[in-house]
Amino acid sequence: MFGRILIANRGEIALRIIRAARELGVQTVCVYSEADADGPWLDLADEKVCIGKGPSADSYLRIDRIISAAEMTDSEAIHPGYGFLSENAHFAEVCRDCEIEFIGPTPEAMGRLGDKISCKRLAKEAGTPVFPGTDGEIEELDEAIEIANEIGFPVIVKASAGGGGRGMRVVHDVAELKAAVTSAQQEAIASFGNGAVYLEKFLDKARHIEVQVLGDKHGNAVHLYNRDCTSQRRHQKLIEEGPAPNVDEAIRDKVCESAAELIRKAKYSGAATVEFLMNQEQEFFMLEVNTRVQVEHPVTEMFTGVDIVRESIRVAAGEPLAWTQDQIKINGHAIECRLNAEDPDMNFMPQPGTIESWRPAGGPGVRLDSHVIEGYRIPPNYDSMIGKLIVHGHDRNDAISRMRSALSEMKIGPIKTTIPLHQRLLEHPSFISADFDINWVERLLDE
Ligand code: MV4
Repeated sequence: MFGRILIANRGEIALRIIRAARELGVQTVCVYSEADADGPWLDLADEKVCIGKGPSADSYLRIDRIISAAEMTDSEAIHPGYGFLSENAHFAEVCRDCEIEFIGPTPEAMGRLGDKISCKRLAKEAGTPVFPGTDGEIEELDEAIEIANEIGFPVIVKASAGGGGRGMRVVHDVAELKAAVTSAQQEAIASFGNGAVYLEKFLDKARHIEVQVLGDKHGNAVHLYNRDCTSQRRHQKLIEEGPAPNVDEAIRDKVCESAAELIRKAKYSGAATVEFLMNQEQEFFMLEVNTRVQVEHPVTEMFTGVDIVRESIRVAAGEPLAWTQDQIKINGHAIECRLNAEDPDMNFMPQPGTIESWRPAGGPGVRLDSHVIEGYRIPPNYDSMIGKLIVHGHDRNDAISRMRSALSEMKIGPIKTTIPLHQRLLEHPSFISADFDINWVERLLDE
């Protein structure tokens, strides 16, 4: 095991990584920006190194400064968390060149899954269901027209290097196709330096379901079942839960096993998430793979008992996965609400400022992953998530009751948060019956 690791992140995920490292007897070094100088998580690290000014481009995205900090402090590995440099293959490569272990996949494995065309090819080989569409990059418009007519409109044009909704165009008929392909290619070059685009069937009214997977450096891979992340607004998830409700067990297990096979084929080590859309007939279609630990990983930790962050550190140190597939069992149901310092009544405007009062929820089956303490000042530079409230129950109804109760215990002031919105969503018949789709929150907010 490593003696010391550096954490190239901030906030709740930095704290989560500190906790996992401590349990493993691993020392931690946190890099931080000037805007985070009073960050409460820094008190729990063994060392801290300031790497620049508040803007991420001057600190958390500065590869040179992060590597220098790791070398200065004799850190053997770097955990990137999520966001920032976590999916940057160049960063993983620089770490390797400097003989610092990147806690995550190799740059090659990251490339195989991060490039959507390459990922879709591997998925087909692994038996992971994908949308019908072009077999790789669109090179000739005539070929794209032929495929689109074959699979039927609407179709969607996507950038191979894109993700999280950037560089996508929905196309309703053949007349729109040429302009959509051209503009998607231009946007992809401008945004990602890679103009490759592909086309696939567009699915409306879908649920967003993802499979948590873990791989090690010895060719082992397991899945940790799935999560439902359908309740989101503008690609920002609000509520996640697992296992995904209203999915037949046989279908669920087949999709989850195919996701494990996909990362085995990619020779992937570390935590990853395979994202899918599911239609009303419970057919699954892969969207993309996130090659990092995700914000919502605690949902899976609560209903499987597997410490995903601990495993990510263990496998990076070369240890085999501590879990075989048959040891991983579903126990009850978990739900996570993201607590964002935003005003839902003001178009979700971020609310930086000081948290004067902070009363955390607690009790059986309640977990609060947050870096916030009373008097904490939320800097304006980063995203507005101030914590995650996660509950575990015997079943979904039990978890919903527990979440309602836990949300009502939370007292945060004077900053506005997404808590009242969560309370509204958790009372809604569409949520209670899990009869929802990826647009349901936006439809509700429009009413
Ligand atoms: C789609 C789709 C419908 N059909 N692909 C959005 C982000 C990126 N991960 C992929 N996305 C989508 N791809 C096909 N073939 C609809 C979306 C989509 C979406 C997906 C998941 C969660 C929320 C979403 C919101 C809008 C669109």
